[in-house]
Amino acid sequence: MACYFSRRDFLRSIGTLACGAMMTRNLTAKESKQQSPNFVVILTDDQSWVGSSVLMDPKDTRTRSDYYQTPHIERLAKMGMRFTQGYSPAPFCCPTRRSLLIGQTPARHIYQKDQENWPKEYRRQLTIPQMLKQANPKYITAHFGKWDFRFDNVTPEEMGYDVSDGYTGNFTGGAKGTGGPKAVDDPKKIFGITRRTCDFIDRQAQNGKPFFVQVSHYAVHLDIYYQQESLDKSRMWQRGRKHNMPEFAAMTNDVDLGIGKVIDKIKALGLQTNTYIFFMSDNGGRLTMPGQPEAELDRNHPLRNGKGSMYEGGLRVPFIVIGPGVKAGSVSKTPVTGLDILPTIADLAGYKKALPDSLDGGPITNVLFNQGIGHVQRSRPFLLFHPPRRPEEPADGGHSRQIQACQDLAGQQAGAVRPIKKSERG
Ligand SMILES: [Ca+2]
Repeated sequence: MACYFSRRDFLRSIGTLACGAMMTRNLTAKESKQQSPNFVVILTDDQSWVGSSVLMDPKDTRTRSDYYQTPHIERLAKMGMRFTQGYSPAPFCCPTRRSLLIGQTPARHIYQKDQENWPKEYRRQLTIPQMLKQANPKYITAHFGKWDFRFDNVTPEEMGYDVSDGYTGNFTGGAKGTGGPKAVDDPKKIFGITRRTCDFIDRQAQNGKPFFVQVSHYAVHLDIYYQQESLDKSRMWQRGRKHNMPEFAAMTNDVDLGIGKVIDKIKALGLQTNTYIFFMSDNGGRLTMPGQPEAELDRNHPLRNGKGSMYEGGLRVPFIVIGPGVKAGSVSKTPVTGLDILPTIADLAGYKKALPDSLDGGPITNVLFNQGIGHVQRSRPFLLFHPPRRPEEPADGGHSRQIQACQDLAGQQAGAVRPIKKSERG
């Protein structure tokens, strides 16, 4: 298969009543309303860059799990483009989620643990669902699963979503200390989230409405819950030198099954010709796992450190995009970040207004439509990450613990991580 759906076909499908003479028939009014693309963002929780069976860098055999099996995430990679250098904006759950929604680094809003007053400015920012409704008022938007806007009681609806699971957090999906590892019917709410997502997609397809849905899984955050049948399978698999805990493999298998059901739904409805899927994790994998047998290698090997760290193990995450015009099975070495999702969706949805100056991400569209080659134009020629801290923790002055990292404009390999200088703060 050359392509999930070719760019040429996509342009032909959206395109443009002005080209009507080239088309075999005129679009009906209902069809013209369906021209805006659909968007699905699948966010896993604490999933390592090497936490699936997808080889994140095809030239490096170390860059996948040596135990877990995730055939549906493999399907995503085969259907679209995987980025060898995909990054989360922060090494923790909450700041990354807040950043994705507005395309801005958490450092811009001085996201700290327990910081007073910072939510006020954040709530005034343009969000993905608000942006889409400005692009086309027909868009229907939904958020299912883990919201996790701790320290701020704002709901998904208040940030622009039409439909959601409400003000959810780790506690909703079986947080640490709730009793795992354990077999349950709906581990980490995976299948309830998936069912609501598929029902939502069904409804929009029936009504001919373009949609945006973010599927925010609680898996594979602790505690560990799984289906018994998944554990029965994972116990049969060959264990690895870095991954060797059957219960965690089973939970990973379960979230993979949920992802597969969403792919199947989109295909069953024939929506793959006009739907983009973004898949990433909210931060790197945990370095330690309670109850895991001793392993020869670190859990995020070959990356250094893990969740909470500003090293690659905390920030580098699986990152895959599929959609019309994105070459199937392609690989890009261009560094990208979750901050790029908002401007990319804006570009694909035909958002006409200027995006806010405070945006830190950039559209990766030209990379997606150029077989993974190209640069991402952002407001600054580097990626920004932010480690939230408590006010009482040593700060080294103001924002100086903000970290800039990664690439030069030529998109070279990730480089040194260093504190931002005073002269660079803006
Ligand atoms: Ca997380």
